[in-house]
Parts: sequence; C-alpha cells; structure tokens
Amino acid sequence: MAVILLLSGPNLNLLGTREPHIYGTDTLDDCIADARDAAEAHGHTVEHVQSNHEGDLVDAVQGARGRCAAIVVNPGAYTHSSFALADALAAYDGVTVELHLSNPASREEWRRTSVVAPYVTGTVAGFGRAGYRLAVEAAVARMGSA
Ligand code: CA2
Repeated sequence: MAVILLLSGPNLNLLGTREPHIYGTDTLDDCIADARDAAEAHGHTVEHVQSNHEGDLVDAVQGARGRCAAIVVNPGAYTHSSFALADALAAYDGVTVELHLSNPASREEWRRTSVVAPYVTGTVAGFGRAGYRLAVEAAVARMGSA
C-alpha cells in the first residue's frame, strides 16, 4: 500500500461557491472523495493538504519525500508563479501529476505558462471533477515504473 499526496493550492477551498461556469459546482471535498475512491480501488491511500500559503505547499512536498509514492498537485494560481514550489517538486523523486480543473492553455495568456510543468511526470487538465480520478489513475499507472 502506498500513500499518494493530493495537494490543493490557493482558493481551491472555495470550489463550488463561485465561477461554476469554469470550475463546476462540485466542492473540493467531492473531488477529494473521488481521488480517495480511485486510490483505494488500487489498495492505496490519499493524504490531502490544502493551503492558501506557498510555504505550506513547499513544506508538504518536502514532507512527501521518502514517504509518499506520488504527488497529485493542483497548485492553483501558484502554477504560474511559484519557483519555490517548482524547486520543491524538482527535488521530489516520486511520480508527480499536475492537475487542473480547467484547461489553463485555453484561458488568459498569464495562465498559459506553468512554472511547475518541467518538473512533473505529466499533466491532467480540463476535465473538471473527473480529473481527480484520472490523475490518481495516471499516478498509479506510473508508480513503481517512474
Ligand atoms: O483550473 C485549475 O484547476 C486552476 O489551477 C485553478 C486556479 C487557477 O488560478 C489556475 O489558473 C487553474 C484557481 C483556483 C481557484 O478556484 C476557485 C474556485 C471557485 C471559486 C473561486 C476560486
């Protein structure tokens, strides 16, 4: 059994309360439940951390080293700005999946750059709530072969 760290960045705690045309009406708890179900179907567990603070996300990535087989991370807006999170992911040696509810590549110009993308195994974007299940499946598929 492995532990998969699911990391949620700033403002994702507001999911389901605003901008439903972009992010849907499901809450973060709904998304986490789907991720847990997907992991448990493979005998794994999900540990979830949400923070609005960059340093907390960096601490969580560092804390996963040698303990978690994979990290699924939706960095929120830190996707586009956090070199600290990018460096932390670069130093992590497990499987990493960058996850987005929306498809940032099809949105405003400033969302089209991900500074973490060079340091992740792969990306799931644009599938809303379903992305949480897909991202866990992708992580599991690579665990042990990363
Ligand atoms: O599409 C995604 O998952 C994003 O990571 C979401 C971030 C955004 O900055 C990224 O460009 C793409 C925003 C998360 C904030 O989510 C909210 C949801 C509902 C209400 C308010 C914020």
